[in-house]
This record gives sequence, C-alpha cells and structure tokens, in this order.
Amino acid sequence: MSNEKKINEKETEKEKINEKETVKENEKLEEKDIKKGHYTLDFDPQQKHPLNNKWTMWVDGYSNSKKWGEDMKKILDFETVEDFWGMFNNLVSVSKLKHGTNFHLFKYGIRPEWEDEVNINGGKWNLRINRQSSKLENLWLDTVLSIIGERFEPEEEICGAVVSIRNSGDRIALWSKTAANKEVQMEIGKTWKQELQLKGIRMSYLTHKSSLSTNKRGGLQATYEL
Ligand code: MGP
Repeated sequence: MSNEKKINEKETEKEKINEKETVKENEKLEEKDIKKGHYTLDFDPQQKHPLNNKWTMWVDGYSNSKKWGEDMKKILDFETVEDFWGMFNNLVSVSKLKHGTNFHLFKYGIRPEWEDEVNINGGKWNLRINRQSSKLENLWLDTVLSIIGERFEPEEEICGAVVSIRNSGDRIALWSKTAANKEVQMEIGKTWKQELQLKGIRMSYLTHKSSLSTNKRGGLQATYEL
C-alpha cells in the first residue's frame, strides 16, 4: 500500500472516530438537558403560533338583565394557539355556568347576533345536549377546536359557535353565513357531527331570518335536518 493511501485511510478513520465522539457528546448533552428538566431542545417559548383567523370570545346572560344583548361582554380577542389556550384554560368551565349564560366564540368583527351583517342571511345548526357535564364540556371544546382549527368547507361559511346553559336543556349552536345554500349547510352539519363523533343524534338548522321574524327560537320550523 502506498504511503498516500495509508494516510488517506488514517484520515477517514480519524473522521469516523470524530463523528462517533460528536454523537456521544451530543447524547451526553441531551442527557444533561433532560436531567435539568429541559425536554424540548428546539422550543422557543416566546414564539406564538398564529391561527388563520382572529377570534373573539363573548359572554352574556350572566346578569339579571331582561333585555337581550344588554349584558353582552367581550372576554378576549385572540389570534394565536397559545393565547387561545391561555384564555380557555382560565375560563369558568361551561358545566359550572349559571342557567341563562351563553359563551359565544365568533370571528373577530362579527357580533354574536342575528342582525350582524355577516350573520343576517345565515342560520345555525342546533345541538341539544342532555345534562351531563363532562359531555357538554367535551362537546364545547371539540366544537371550538373544530372552528378555530378550520375543519369546515368552505371555511368562510363559519361565523362562530354558541354554548347556552339552560335548565330546559343545554345547547351548542354552530352559526354559518349562507342559509340558502342547502348543500353547503348539510356538509357543514355532517362535518360537525363527525368532529363531535355524534351518531344517532338529530340536529336541525334554523335561519336567523325566521328567528328574527318571530323573535323566538322555540316552535320554529327547521329549515334543514340531519
Ligand atoms: P335564546 O337564548 O337563543 O333562546 O334567545 P332560549 O334559550 O330558548 O331562550 P331563553 O329565554 O331560555 O334564554 C332568547 C331570546 O333572546 C330570543 O327569543 C330573542 O328574543 C332574544 N335573542 C336571542 N338572540 C340570539 C338574539 C339576537 O341575535 N338578536 C336579537 N334581537 N334577539 C335575540
């Protein structure tokens, strides 16, 4: 073997040893990090993850106000995953809200009322829930995650969602924009049912115009059913 070849082989061996040592060094560092309680090596806690839309959480019905909407209050605007969880984890759990209270989660700029210009031609899918707190909490969280996570097609159809605590039976409603488009509303309703893993439960869709014309929810004819 020529001297040059021998030198090259030695160099390659040295490089391999160096690589192995670097790997060992890194493993030691990671072990040290884990011992120190650092489990997320490439994680920047300052960096927030933006949602595609900005959202607002509202509450009403908590006071004894007789006029609808009078006690409607903004809780928070948020537009990142971190700010959403920061808010959600600190909100009173829906199962502990008093009778008559509603939480409304709507896209920023849309007021949670039939008359808002984005809602006016829309309607809502309504889900009635038997009083069983864990179920209500999970269904509300799944609904919220499905809207901020944009699980619906087309996403622009979604305006917001409302959870209503009532002695007569709690409800969650999913508000959408174009009530006249049956195909789109049926797809949204089906997706919602899938997201909540609901089987064998009937839901009805009601237009806001019909609610407005009678100023009532109960007793109205459903526009669509699923
Ligand atoms: P609700 O709370 O949606 O129905 O609306 P519920 O739970 O059957 O009734 P409750 O009495 O048990 O609270 C109750 C009433 O609030 C309706 O009948 C309307 O008079 C009024 N209301 C509700 N919403 C969502 C609106 C709205 O968007 N605009 C206006 N103008 N009134 C509303």
